[in-house]
Amino acid sequence: QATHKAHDYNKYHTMDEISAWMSQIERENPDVVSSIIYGHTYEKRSITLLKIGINSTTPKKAVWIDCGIHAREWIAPAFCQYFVKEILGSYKTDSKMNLLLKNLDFFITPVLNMDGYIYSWKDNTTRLWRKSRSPGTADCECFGTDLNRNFYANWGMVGISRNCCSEIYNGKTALSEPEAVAVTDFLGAHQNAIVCYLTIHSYGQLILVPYGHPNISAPNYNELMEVGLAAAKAIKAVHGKDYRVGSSPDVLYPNSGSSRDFARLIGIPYSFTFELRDKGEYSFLLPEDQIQPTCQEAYQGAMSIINYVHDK
Ligand code: ING
Ligand code: ZN
Repeated sequence: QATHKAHDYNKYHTMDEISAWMSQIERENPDVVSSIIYGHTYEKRSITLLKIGINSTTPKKAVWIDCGIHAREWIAPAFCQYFVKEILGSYKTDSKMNLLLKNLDFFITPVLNMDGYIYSWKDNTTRLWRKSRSPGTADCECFGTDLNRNFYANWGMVGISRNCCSEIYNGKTALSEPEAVAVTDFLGAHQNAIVCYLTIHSYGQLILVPYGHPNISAPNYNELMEVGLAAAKAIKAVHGKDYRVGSSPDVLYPNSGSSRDFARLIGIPYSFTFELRDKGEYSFLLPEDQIQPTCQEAYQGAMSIINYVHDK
């Protein structure tokens, strides 16, 4: 008697559709899913994550995944939706997944930059919007801060711009953006539980490890590289796609103020940025027929990391 259409994971969805999907997921899986509002965007939307795990009386470790920190990277929210579908569809029958959900909580934010995401859906002229939607000042009137330059992690040092019209504007101050504050506060409040931080972007087919600043390196850099390379191998096994692994200065260019670096700096040992398909052919306008293969391979990459963290 279902009157609603099933959610189509092979299409890009509007923010309204994703919000409705989140409510439906929560409704249909009350034992293992709950939603948590952990902040508000500049335009006062509720930033919501799905907490997924099997209830336990003992404290659990946790894995964080955020998607859609950059508005135009539509494949990222699509990945978060796919990831939720896969784990909920398998944990009852797949014993390994069942164990994962017994021992770990997943905190999954399908769209972090909700304001920007909605703006990128407005019309053809706004489709390639990247930043948040907070206004500039009398001195500099452009809208938007690059949320992935706004975190308290060597803020303002390299790979940023102080010009508010730039795509990589780092904001008036560190944490000037409520979206970055929301993540910072949630990670801080769950610092001891969260052992793995994954932030999903596009494009480039990369797995990035901390740090974005060329002069510092993570104490477990070698291990992060090994875990990242194993994930890239898992990805390649699905559809043959090559993902490069390294710190951002090593694979492309340095940056500072990223959420990945912040997560590692506060002691979350396994912190990675995924840059999904493609390598520039369609770039941010990845066709919908690539959603499924992209998510399938990235899922295996993420699971490779999550299994490593779990088993350790
Ligand atoms: N890339 C990320 C960005 O914030 C990054 C991560 C940084 C990649 C530096 C490479 C070098 O710019 C995207 N696509 O958002
Ligand atoms: Zn991005």
